[in-house]
Amino acid sequence: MSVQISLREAADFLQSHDNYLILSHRRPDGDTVGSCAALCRGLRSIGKQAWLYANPQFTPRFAPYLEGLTAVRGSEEACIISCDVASRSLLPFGMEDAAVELALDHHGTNDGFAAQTHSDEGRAACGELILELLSLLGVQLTKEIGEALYVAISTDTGCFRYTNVTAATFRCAAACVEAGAEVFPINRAFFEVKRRPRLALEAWLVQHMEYFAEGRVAVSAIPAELMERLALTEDDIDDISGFGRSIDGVEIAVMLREVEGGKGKISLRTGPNYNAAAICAKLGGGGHPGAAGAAVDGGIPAAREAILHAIGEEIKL
Ligand SMILES: [Mn+2]
Repeated sequence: MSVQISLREAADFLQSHDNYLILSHRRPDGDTVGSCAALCRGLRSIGKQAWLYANPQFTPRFAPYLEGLTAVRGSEEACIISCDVASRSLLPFGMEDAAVELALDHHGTNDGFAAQTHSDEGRAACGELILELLSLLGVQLTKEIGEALYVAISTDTGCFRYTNVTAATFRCAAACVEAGAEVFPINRAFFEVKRRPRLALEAWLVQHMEYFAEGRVAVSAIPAELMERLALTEDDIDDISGFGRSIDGVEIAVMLREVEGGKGKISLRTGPNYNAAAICAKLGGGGHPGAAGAAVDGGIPAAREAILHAIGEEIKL
């Protein structure tokens, strides 16, 4: 089992080691990318060697934040750390068996896959704790670090709208802006602009949405065939999991997808009356109280049945 350490101890660890390889999670989102990029730049600024593992699932929208940071080779003697990775099963492809020395995380469901872990559930985004860690390391924030952290914090909070937002979240965002981060282009790229295939997907989802429990539960699925037919990219569907929750009256939104190995991927988004992580834990998954996930064998049909059963234990369907 992993040793739980404080943020101060994590800072001491990073001060006393070198040659870091930083891992993001599978199906990388803004928080894992922004946290890794900011930590990598911060470590370099205090004279450390640091690289990001070239996660094969990095998508084009994150390219500006990764430039010059990704390692062309995996280094055998590197000290491996991870940001925002909750379990070994979420390590990026090609790093499944990595000996991770330090995990920096904010998932209550972190399974202790690393030798040492600092995981703080009170943080809305992993980026929040990276910001404090950089300050403990004496890192001077730059525009690039500020923008990477702003991506982390804004995306994990739905642009400061979710229940995980605290006063500290806004203070972190303010620190990013003070460091020179230009937030308008980031907000526009991540929260406003949609490609037309995404709009076509939303139209399809509206037509095919299933409702249960008098409209309090909404279930959607995105078959692989639809991804192809509408020419959707991963970036187009990055934040699609919350789509059902935007409907009036919906307290539990389910999004189902087909992923690698014929698995059905379940994404759950819940309002304050339900705990998404607890529901997904029944299926071997995890996450946060408002946003969680799990994957089951048998594609979308099996995933649909499994999640409806798990939800049915909380609310009469
Ligand atoms: Mn996160």
